[in-house]
Amino acid sequence: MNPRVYDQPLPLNVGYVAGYALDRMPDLKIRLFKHPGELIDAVTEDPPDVLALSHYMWNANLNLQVIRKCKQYNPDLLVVMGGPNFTDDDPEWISWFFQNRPQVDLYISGEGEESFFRFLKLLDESGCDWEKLNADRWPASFYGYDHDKEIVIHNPSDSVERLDLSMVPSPYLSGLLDPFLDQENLSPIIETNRGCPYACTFCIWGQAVGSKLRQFNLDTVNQEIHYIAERAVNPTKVLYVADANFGMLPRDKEIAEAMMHSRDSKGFPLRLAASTAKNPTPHTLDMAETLSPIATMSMSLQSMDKRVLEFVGRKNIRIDKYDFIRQEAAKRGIQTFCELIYGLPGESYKTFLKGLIDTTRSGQFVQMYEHHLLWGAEGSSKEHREKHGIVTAFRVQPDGLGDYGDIHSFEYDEVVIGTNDMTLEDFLRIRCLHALVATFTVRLFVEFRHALKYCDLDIATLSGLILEDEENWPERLSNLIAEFKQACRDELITSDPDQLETEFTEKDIRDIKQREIKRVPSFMCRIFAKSANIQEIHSYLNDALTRFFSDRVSLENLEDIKAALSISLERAVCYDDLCKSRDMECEYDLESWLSSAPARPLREFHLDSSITFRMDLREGIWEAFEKAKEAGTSHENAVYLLKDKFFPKSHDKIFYYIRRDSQPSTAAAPDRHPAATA
Ligand code: B12
Ligand code: SF4
Repeated sequence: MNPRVYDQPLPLNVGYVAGYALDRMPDLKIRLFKHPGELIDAVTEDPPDVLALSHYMWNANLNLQVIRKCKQYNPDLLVVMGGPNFTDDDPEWISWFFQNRPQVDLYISGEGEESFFRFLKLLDESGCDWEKLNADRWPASFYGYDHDKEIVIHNPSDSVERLDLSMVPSPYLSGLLDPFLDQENLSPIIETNRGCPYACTFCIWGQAVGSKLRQFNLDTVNQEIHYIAERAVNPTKVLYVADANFGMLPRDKEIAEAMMHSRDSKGFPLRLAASTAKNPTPHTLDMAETLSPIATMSMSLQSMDKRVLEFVGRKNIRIDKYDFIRQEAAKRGIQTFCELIYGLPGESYKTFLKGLIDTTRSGQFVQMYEHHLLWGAEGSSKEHREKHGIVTAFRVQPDGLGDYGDIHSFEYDEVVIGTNDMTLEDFLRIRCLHALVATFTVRLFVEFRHALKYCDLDIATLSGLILEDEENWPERLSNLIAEFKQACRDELITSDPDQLETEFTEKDIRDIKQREIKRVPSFMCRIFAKSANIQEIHSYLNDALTRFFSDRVSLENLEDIKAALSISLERAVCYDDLCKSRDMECEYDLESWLSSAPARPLREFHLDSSITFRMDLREGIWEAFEKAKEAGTSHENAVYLLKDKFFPKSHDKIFYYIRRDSQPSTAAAPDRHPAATA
């Protein structure tokens, strides 16, 4: 189901860990926080004995700042970390981790509930003096470091059993998570099962909670859905599911029914964000069909190349069944989407483009990501890097910027920029491919895509051909692509991980924001900033379509594609020529044409007399753009700010006017934006 980010989920992880401990030690005083500012305020007022932090790749540096700050109020604070962002099978890495984090006393690896409880019990027995406790009594999930002797402290003999999840109290039903359900910017998240039977090298899912699939009590799950629906105040009404393979178990259909029942009776959830089973079965489809009004089914192979899938440990995920399931899903009205990762071992520019074309042609929405190496994942091990010739660079995480009072932080991604099968130039080329495909995926191009479809063409094939056509690029397109590529090159930090800054100032964050680090959105904003860009790209495409496809499609179809392209681009919002509303003359019955399935030629929908559509700018854009212009460093930057700051969750909506049903043409002059002269 669609995992695109809506709002951050509430802290279910520490909810489970704390709830389990409180169930066994009811006198404990534990407070949970999501927002670092609130945590620091609370520590200032009443410094605790223990600070326990979740550790993921999105809060590694932030955690360091929080610890430094909290230690100012209690220098003896015992600092414990837990979560998946830890490579527990590499002693060299563990030494490096602790040497760079002298403030961390203990790391608890794996499933946290029982281990954290064991930690609290040991602490209690030591009279709250951790130093006094003999490490021989530590369970195997504990990792520490003796900074004087420079050795890792670990006792592998006493492993913590995987939990029987029916014994884990629900942090929802106990009321522990109520303060977070009360917050409008947090979304609820539930876990119905734990573990993943696969072992993909780029993922650590199995590492944290184990590969064996275990289930939470079904009644508890159903009660949680009911409980959350009654209380969650977030107006988006999104529900996250943390399972690795939702829909894998037959009972998931029942859970889906409970969700839909809750939606019908209580208006929650209106959207579901979950990862669907990797090897879908008939009951996965049943579940997805039940949820189809509120969710999209993920069919994410991550690569369409068999050799790549083998290299990344996915050979047990059935690529041959993929097409059948997708077609079955389409028949049953289930929308599907697919994620592809570039930079996986074995993937070249050519194989990636082929996979992208195959998935695009199958009608799925495709989401592309770079390959990030994650701490804890097999893919970041020395052996894996060497075997596949993996070359990486760091870059600032586009979504990892944080300003919390006097804490300013950002995080780094370790991005794969080269492998035995992909050079740096290939990587940059794929980045350009990504930017072009993302641009043609904007809803604005719905007519263009519809026409390509019945001509047996697609936007991935087109984007690939555009990239090969450099000698014919017009100046503006050439500059846009060259700037994008340069920005993708410039953002790569190739220094040693130890040299990376981990302390930041407010100015650092300001500077980074000005660098437009969300590269693909920045590329798109730059296109739509100027009407001359759109005009030039339009005329280039008219010419290029003939060169690329005249031997593949009939002349009539080629004309249809070009007419559809013109219709699409009529709706483009150009920020130097902004109108609140304007008219569009059209010679086709667009609604009937767009709903023709299988798609039929546009020319069959030609009308005797043209009709006039009204096109309206989306509510709030005009006013927000005024503000963005004041804050922006340039006209292009203002469009980027509009997207990033004012409409971050609106995906592509700032790029096209809403086309209203046919209206009589209005004689009044369009209300133009002052930026029209920019
Ligand atoms: C929900 C989810 C999301 C959500 C919400 C993320 C968020 N900020 O909360 C969304 C969809 C937004 C998301 C996005 C991303 N995610 Co995500 N996501 C998950 C997912 C599916 C579930 C997390 C969850 O809540 N699980 C339920 C809880 C109960 O389990 P848990 O987190 O493992 O916690 C247990 C233990 O780890 C431990 N524990 C956790 N904290 C603590 C603290 C203490 C003190 C202790 C003792 C123990 C402990 O105990 C817990 C209970 O047993 C996990 C996969 C998974 N199932 O773990 C990936 C996962 C966490 N995501 C991951 C990644 C990489 C991402 C992205 C970077 C992907 C991308 N390229 O865009 C983005 C970045 C998001 C961001 N900047 O915030 C990685 C993290 C890798 C890492 N080294 O940190 C994971 C593990 C998946 C993977 N690929 O391996 N994600
Ligand atoms: S199937 Fe998904 S959750 Fe499981 S290991 Fe692979 S990527 Fe991770």
